[in-house]
Amino acid sequence: DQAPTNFFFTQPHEARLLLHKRDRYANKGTFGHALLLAGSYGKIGAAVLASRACLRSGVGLLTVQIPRCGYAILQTAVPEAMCRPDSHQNILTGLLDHEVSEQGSPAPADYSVVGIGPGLGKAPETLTMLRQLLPTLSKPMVIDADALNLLAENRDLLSLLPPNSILTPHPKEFERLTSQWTHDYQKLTLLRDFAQQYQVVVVLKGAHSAVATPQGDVHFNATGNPGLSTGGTGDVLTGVLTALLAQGYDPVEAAVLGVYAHGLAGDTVAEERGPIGMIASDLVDALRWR
Ligand code: NPW
Ligand code: AMP
Ligand code: MG
Repeated sequence: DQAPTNFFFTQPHEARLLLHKRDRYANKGTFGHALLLAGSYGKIGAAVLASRACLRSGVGLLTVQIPRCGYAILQTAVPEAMCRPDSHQNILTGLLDHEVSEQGSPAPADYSVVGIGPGLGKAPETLTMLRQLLPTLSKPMVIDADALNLLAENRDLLSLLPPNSILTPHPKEFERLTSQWTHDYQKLTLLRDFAQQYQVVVVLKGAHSAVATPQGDVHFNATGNPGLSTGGTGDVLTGVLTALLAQGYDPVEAAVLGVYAHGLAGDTVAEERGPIGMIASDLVDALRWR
């Protein structure tokens, strides 16, 4: 017997109440150090977008592990971020490889949070990296895009997810993780059951993104508009959520607040220029935390 699902609808004043106030005497160490694992040849843009969104969402420090082909791109496009170049030219393969550890880089578990997925690709070596990484982590992480696709194709990894991690599938990614549905009620049931079974927070993205909690609740979001239906907007959300976890937000509150703020940024851009022609970078610039 399951406890009944509670449904919530995020209201603007509720979202604002979730915002943490900044201590007058804070320093960058107060707001966490995030590690983003993103990008592959041809999809370094996804890493750039996630990184910029992470910084615009208040992270104290950001390190991005990137394939070598993305090193100059990332350092130029996002000078605020530190960079761990992977040993591989085109894909992410290793966190424990020599060149990285010789620089004295911390282990992934030593960061406040790990966010993984945007533009990652699904190469076998990247899967090996994910397989090695997951058992080393215990803090909630953010998992998106190709990292979700790797989980869907290697389901044994699902049981290795740190509890209360945030997964951010769009409907196709969620279908890969679960199964096809024929109507919305079935989709909602799959969503609630998945979050409870794996004890994770699942953001099922779309026109009304739904945040399912490990407790079996579902929070619906109403911000956002069809202008967001363009490449890279999901990668921006990954950066936002990674930053909120780095700052110590509770994972459910991070998901509810992050999804709300991401959609609101889209609405701000649409008010100014209409929804058509919005690009993911506009969204990063329109993020507001007040
Ligand atoms: P359709 O066409 O409707 O049948 P994929 P991806 C569906 C990176 N990116 N409601 C839709 O299916 C990502 O981070 C890099 C319903 C669509 O065709 C990933 O790593 C960029 N259906 C990688 O690329 C910018 C929906 O899913 C299909 C839906 C692949 O990610 C782009 C696509 O899903 C991108 O972010 C919705 N709301 N949304 C960069 N600049 O570097 C999606 N679908 O095959 O998983 O491909 O999402 O593009
Ligand atoms: P992704 O498919 O991973 O790039 O993510 C797309 C992002 O845009 C998600 O945050 C979606 O919720 C959002 N999005 C896409 N289409 C719409 C829409 N029609 N209305 C509101 N948000 C949308
Ligand atoms: Mg995506």
